[in-house]
Amino acid sequence: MYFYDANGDKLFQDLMNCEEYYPTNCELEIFSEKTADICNAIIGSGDPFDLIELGAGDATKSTYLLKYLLEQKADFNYLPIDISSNVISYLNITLPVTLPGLNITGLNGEYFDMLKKASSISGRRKVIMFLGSNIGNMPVDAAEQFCMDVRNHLSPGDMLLIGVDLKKNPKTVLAAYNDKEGITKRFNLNLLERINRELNANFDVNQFEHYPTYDPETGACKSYLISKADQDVRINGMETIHFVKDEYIFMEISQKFTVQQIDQMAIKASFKPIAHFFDSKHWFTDAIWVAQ
Ligand code: AVJ
Repeated sequence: MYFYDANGDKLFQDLMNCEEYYPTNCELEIFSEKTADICNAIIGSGDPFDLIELGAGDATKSTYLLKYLLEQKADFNYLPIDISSNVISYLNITLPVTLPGLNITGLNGEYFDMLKKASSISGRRKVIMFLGSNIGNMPVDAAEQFCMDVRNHLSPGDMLLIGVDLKKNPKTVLAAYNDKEGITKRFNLNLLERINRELNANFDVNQFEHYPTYDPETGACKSYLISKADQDVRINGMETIHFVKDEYIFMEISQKFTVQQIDQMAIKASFKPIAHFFDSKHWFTDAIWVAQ
């Protein structure tokens, strides 16, 4: 979560527009091309529901669904959850204008705190959205635990719509985390700059090199920063940190999955996987799980 300060948000926006970073475009294609099928799966037999989005951002993808659900006169409330208060006030103000008739209650805070709050506001059926392959930013064990934690906040029949980046040609994956323009590199270095700004530290970002990796066997796509030299870094109030030349800092994991692994993760967390919606290249899936 520390990647996403104002600079990090901007860099991630730029990344989504760059040629090599495919996940956002794939998921946008799914949401724009399969809108009716996704919505019909969500609407099910038609009882009213709360559509709760974990980490809504600017809600570009969800807007496709919201628009269609409104046209179908589905009885639902939209509850976007985000850690950024800017995001929540933006959504609360703009969405009712772009989507007249939308019932929206933005919730600013951490996922599970806000999920509890959402339950206390209404006792309706829940449909949770967790998009963008954000699940991939957790190592597999933690991802499985996260799915179990989500399930524990739900009742049988509630749903999860989860976006997951799939294993594919390793070169395609690696290129997405090693773009030619160097946006991913700056995205990673921004974390050091942020520590400098906010924790009064003195990282020399020119002395660290972006090192992205992808292991096709495990599906783990990990980014590191490699120290270019023996160097000392001071962070306010902490003892000096020494980096030897070639020492690494592990920055981020973006785990890739097979469809079978996703289905297994669902079952392990007491969900039943009922549908997959793919982009035309089969690079990404939005899966629907029903809580058992
Ligand atoms: C927004 C978390 C899905 O892991 O692909 C992009 C973040 N990091 N490039 C991802 C990210 C480096 C992104 N997620």
